[in-house]
Amino acid sequence: MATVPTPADKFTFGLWTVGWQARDPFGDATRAPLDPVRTVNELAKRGAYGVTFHDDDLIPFGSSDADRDGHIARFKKALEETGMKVPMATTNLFSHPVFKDGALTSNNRDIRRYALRKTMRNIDLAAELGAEIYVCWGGREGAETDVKDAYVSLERYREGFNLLAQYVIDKGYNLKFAIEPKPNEPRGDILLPTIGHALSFIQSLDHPEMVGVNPEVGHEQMAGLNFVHGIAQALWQGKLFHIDLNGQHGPKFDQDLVFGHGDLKSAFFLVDLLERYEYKGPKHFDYKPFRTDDDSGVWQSASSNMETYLMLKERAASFRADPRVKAALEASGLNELATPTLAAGETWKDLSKDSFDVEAAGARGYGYELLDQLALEHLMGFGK
Ligand SMILES: [Mn+2]
Repeated sequence: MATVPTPADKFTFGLWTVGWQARDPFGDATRAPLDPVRTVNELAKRGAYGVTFHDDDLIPFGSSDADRDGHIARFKKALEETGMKVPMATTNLFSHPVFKDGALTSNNRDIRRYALRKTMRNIDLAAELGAEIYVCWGGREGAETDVKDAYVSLERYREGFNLLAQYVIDKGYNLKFAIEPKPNEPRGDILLPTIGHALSFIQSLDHPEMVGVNPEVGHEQMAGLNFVHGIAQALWQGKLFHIDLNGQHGPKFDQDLVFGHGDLKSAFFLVDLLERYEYKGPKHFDYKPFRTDDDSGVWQSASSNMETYLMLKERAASFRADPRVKAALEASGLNELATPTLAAGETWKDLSKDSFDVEAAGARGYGYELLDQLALEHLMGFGK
């Protein structure tokens, strides 16, 4: 069946997702800690391709060097036994109180230097485990008040990325960075709040070719933005280095639902886009299993993410193959959008030669009502 995940689908999970103990701002943990080795085994059984981690997910903060080596050795053994990969890693620069006013943009210079050392140390481990993407989510890089100088914060943020890129170059690692935008939470406002802000920031770096984005469904939707459009732009600019799939119901707190369990229609068009433009990176789930659920619910939710993606992939292919859709696309003129506005050899001077009936062109319909309903039919399983 098309909805049975296999490693070829390149589905990956953060250790912190299934491992979330369901602490929230108002309540304590409802689940026991999850051993990363068990996570690797359980996800491998369900057809995942790999796992990802923050340094502190794998090696508890403050571990001695000997303990650190032990945690890494056990994890590596589980990877070898299952064939699971680590395509991405990231740094926790948000949990410890030392980062409460930011890491790379902390006022305190010693904290910034410590954050860079913490990141470089985990970059070494990421490279050792074969990761090719290093995600940077600056959850504490922000403010609750605009008295914190965002202009100079961006200077320090850029300095941090430039230093880390130089580190990767000097070490000879095959590693690129992916910035994960988020508008707010945990800070009142976070720097680089959207895909667009991040794409623009990247152009200011010393090595823009080494830095792309890791957009998350819910993060853009928290800001009321269209995730499909954001991903289209990241793909079009060659900057979609990684993606965080999950679900969200519009602008509110970061819900981190299972992929597709928020705005399902947006998820349908997202999968359609990723498949049509052949996104090759990992399909990474960054979500939280419901706080109400026990261990069995955790693994149910892991499978739900992967199966939902595959069901949407099948539904999107069915939509694109439907002769009614093909005819409606032709009638809408959407296929003509792929034709350049000027023909080969033409310049602006050639535009004056056009004869054009502006009234007739203004009167035509584009047939999107039909196309949108056909999409819904296929999404709901009624399409042929
Ligand atoms: Mn999130």
